Amino acid sequence: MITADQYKLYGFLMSPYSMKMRAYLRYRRIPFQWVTGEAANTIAMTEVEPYMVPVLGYPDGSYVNDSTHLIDDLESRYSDRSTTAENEADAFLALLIEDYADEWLLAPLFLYRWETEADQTHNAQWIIYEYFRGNIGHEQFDAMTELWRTRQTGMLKAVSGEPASYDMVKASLHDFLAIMERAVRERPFFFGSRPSRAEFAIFGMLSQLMQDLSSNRFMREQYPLTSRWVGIIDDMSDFEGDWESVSDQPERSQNSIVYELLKLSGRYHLPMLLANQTASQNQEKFYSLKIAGESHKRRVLPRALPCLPDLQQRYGVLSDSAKAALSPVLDDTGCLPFLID
Ligand SMILES: N[C@@H](CCC(=O)N[C@@H](CS)C(=O)NCC(=O)O)C(=O)O
Repeated sequence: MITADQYKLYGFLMSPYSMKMRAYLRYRRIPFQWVTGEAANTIAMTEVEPYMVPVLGYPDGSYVNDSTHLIDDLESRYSDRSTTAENEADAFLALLIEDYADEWLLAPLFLYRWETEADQTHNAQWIIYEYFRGNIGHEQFDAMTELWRTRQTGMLKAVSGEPASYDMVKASLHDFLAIMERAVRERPFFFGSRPSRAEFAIFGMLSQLMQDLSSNRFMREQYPLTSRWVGIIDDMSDFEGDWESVSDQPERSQNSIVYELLKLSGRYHLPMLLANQTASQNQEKFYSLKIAGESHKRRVLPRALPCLPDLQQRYGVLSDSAKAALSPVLDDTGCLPFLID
């Protein structure tokens, strides 16, 4: 029996990966304490490499970060309410969609978060308010807000790319949101009536768009049901459901949200990961490529370098029957060439 003083999740409300992990732990019914503010930052700075939230404190006193890695570990420790679909091919698709959300959707999120002055002020204040755990009277509140605003705004090109592709980056988010809005009208989950890890990764990113100034407005006005979906996924500790395979019937997969999301992975996410890897191998500081007809240039992201080899490895170890079920859909959606090393 695990008790709530054994796991501690160190994170922030305005960190997409922290919210992803929090919703995941709630759904899995793994009891934990949520630790935010300066205390969470101190753990991230002193207990893990690289410095990143969220960090999970384990019952044995160890600390681990990286949400994908943490979910892998918790999936292997506990079997009840697993987020790994029974069907191996579906489980792989969920991982691919998780990686798309983690690695691509951050670019538009960060852009909307830090582009305009109104967003910079509002969003930095929210982050620092949480850092001081609501103590707005803290003497360093204004100075820290300004520091954070400047720091994050200075990272805009490194996270979201050069301004020439800002329109493409934003359009990629709206393509995704339009797909979500159509899908959640029909059903909330991608692989049946229970969530996979893909829904949690998407939730993490959307939870941020709901908090930030400009994006909150377009979320509510243009994507009202997706906005409500975010609130539901946040705590699904009571939900029960069943898996329903998407990959075992070609017509079912072609008419699913999974197929639409894979097209986005094949259009934005996987080409970006490959360009990032190639530039790094050639010892270049920047990668650039054409995405959706636009030039996209960004500083090489070392943190994203393990993603493509990891996806290729996970694809490589699938059974022949899973690969046979996946290959038409992965081919059609433009993902397959990136997954074969
Ligand atoms: N792949 C990691 C990414 C985590 C991450 O990038 N966290 C950001 C906040 S959302 C962070 O801590 N950045 C450190 C910084 O801003 O210096 C995960 O899934 O947990």
